Amino acid sequence: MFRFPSPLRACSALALLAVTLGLTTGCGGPASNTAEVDMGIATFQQDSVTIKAGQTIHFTDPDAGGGVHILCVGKDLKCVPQSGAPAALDGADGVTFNPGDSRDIVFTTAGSYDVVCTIHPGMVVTVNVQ
Ligand SMILES: [Cu+2]
Repeated sequence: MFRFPSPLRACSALALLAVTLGLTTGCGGPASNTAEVDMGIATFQQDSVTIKAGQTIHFTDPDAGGGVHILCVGKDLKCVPQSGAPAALDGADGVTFNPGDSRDIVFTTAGSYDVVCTIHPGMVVTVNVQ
């Protein structure tokens, strides 16, 4: 005899489909695989962010209220190479963001990375990768 699936099973099936498609659902499905770090005119909007190894950070420099930033892993306005840091942020020149730019950067290796801006003193966000 045919039975309609329970709402719970339907939700699970939807979540499974969403995982397959790389989406998330409002069903209490998989947690987002992306964290947000937003920039202001001379700052990051947060001091730190914690993610799991393999997760992505979506860096956003908003059109309104953003500034020109050059980001890299480093310290005191300088890029300092660090083992395990994402290649995009581990170069000597950094990554330039103009207002309106955003980029996804994947952190594959556990560790703690200070992402700095080489233009703005004190502009740093600590990325904790678990
Ligand atoms: Cu900056």
